[in-house]
Amino acid sequence: MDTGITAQMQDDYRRNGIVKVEQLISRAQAAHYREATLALLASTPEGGSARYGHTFHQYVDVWRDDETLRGLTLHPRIGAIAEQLAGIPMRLWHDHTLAKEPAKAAPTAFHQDQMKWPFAAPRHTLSAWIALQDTPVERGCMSFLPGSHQLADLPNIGTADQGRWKREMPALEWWPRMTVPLQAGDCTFHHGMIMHAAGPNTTED
Ligand SMILES: O=C(O)CCC(=O)C(=O)O
Repeated sequence: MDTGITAQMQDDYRRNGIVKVEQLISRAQAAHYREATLALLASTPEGGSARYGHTFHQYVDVWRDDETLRGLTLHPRIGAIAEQLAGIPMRLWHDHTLAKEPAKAAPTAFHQDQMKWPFAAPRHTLSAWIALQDTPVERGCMSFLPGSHQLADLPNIGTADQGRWKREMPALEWWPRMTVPLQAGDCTFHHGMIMHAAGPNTTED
């Protein structure tokens, strides 16, 4: 499959631990999946899926419950890109929707993902974060510390624990930051060890 990932993008991912893929899916497809996501969340009773404080509403493994969203989770291009970036065969651990509701604005604190997952010494982990609607800074796009996927000695930092990352390693506050606004259909692939955060959704949408 032609994934559209160039040698330069692959190098960027290896060096930085993050790469942006424009239009992984089309705007029209993103709108379709957004509708399905909103319908799924609306049909879920309060507490039926996890809410992390005011940060976001999370629904894990939508592929099991929604035929439309299954098509996104199992999209062949996502798996092909993941394997190309990692350079090894990959396995899907889980999907989830993260809905940042208006008027519940809270940032996601800087953290690494991999230590939240029950894997012993994985060779490579990564995530694909796909925007189902335009996600500028004001709607809580993500920021990354490029190259921080090489940092192996940080603890598991809670996504609501805003100050912990700076206390653990004060130098991180001055690390160059890459903030990545995404248009609907755009995607970032980020290494499981990269430090990353997301802003609050301060819009009405
Ligand atoms: O979108 C967010 O608020 C955080 C997402 C995140 O940390 C992740 O996808 O690993």
